[in-house]
Amino acid sequence: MQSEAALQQDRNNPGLENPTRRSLLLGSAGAMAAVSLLGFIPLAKGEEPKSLPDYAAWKERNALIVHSANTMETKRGAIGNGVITASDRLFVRNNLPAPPEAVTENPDVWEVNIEGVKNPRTLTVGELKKMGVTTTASVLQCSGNGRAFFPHGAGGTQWSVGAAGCVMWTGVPLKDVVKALGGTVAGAKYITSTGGETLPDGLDPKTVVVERSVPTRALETAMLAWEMNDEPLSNTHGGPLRMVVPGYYGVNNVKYVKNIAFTENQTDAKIQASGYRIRDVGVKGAPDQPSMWEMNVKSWVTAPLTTGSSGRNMIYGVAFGGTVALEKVDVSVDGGKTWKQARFLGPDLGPHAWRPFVMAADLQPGEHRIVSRATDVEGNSQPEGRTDNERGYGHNGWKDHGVTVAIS
Ligand SMILES: Nc1nc2c(c(=O)[nH]1)N[C@H]1C(S)=C(S)[C@@H](COP(=O)(O)O)O[C@H]1N2
Ligand SMILES: [Mo]
Repeated sequence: MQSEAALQQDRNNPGLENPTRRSLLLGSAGAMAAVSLLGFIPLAKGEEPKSLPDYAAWKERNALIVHSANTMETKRGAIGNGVITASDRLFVRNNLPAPPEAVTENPDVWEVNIEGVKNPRTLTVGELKKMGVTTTASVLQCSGNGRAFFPHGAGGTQWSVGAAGCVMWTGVPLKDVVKALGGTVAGAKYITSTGGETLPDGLDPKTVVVERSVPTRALETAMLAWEMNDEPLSNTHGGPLRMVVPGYYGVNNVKYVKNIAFTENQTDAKIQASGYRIRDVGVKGAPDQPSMWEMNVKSWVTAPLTTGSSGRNMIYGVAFGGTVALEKVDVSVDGGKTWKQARFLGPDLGPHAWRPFVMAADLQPGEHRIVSRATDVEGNSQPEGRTDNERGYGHNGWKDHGVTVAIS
């Protein structure tokens, strides 16, 4: 186990690869067997993955912490202060090996079945492109972003702050598709989306399929996207077609979507029934626990991270409100004793986008704990602490997300 000081240092360090926690995770025989069954090559204990996997080889290696072949996070220092995250810096999280790259060569022939509507149909991406189109910015964030800060050692990828980015999506509003197919059937309460990966042989499909249900209130903003950041949607991020549910945690944004059903019940796939459920430490996942749907209000500092010189410093960060627009961000350079409101930087891309922020601060030599606290227009603010939970989901406490900067 690393000392608390060493961990803290790692968390502040943009180059952190946190070998201790990761090798603990991959070191268990059960985890290694599961990983290899799914087609990923497990790393030996203590081994550092250095190169990007083939399906993400186009990414900017230096901007990413490569946790494994299926989990890559943006370094805190590479997040920058832009309103949109560059595609080659955006984090990647795949539960299964991605479909072959060839599926994005001719995206218009990809098919998606729509069920639970008056006139169920199979539609190609080419047909969807004629049904309607919209462009929306939304934050894509893994439910476990911030997991590394939980002291109980929550299982799963030890994401710090970089399992998140703000992305511009273009596609058809799901509402338009539903309307064209005669509306949803009576009693539909959920939108259930299925990922198009080929499932590994020899495993019960329900235990591995990426199939997620979200409440039908999400129909107001959900879309089927074929473009990300003004380019055809890459295979890495779910091309040819992806379900995008603005303001909802990453897992609900199903990549390579091949089936969408309006259903009375949530799917019984493991990723829905017991996965992505908030419960106390030590408790197993179950369908009656809260599911990771709407994201909570959150922010973190992106610069400076470790050192600075005395005098005027520009403190940068990013903030978002999930499904609710942001009101303000306050920044403290004394660990939360005193706060000052930061200024939003750049254009407002709507309620689901993040807002970069900046605040000038006069810093004296010595150590400074810099923290940020966002508040949405409904008055929800980030709490100081975290809500401990078994899998380390939904952490938005401002204290853990701060940085300690040495000013000389
Ligand atoms: N089909 C499919 N969709 C998926 C996943 C997946 O493994 N397969 N992973 C989910 C999870 S857990 C997250 S956090 C996001 C990550 O999106 P990204 O890889 O484009 O960054 O995709 C979600 N959608
Ligand atoms: Mo995720």
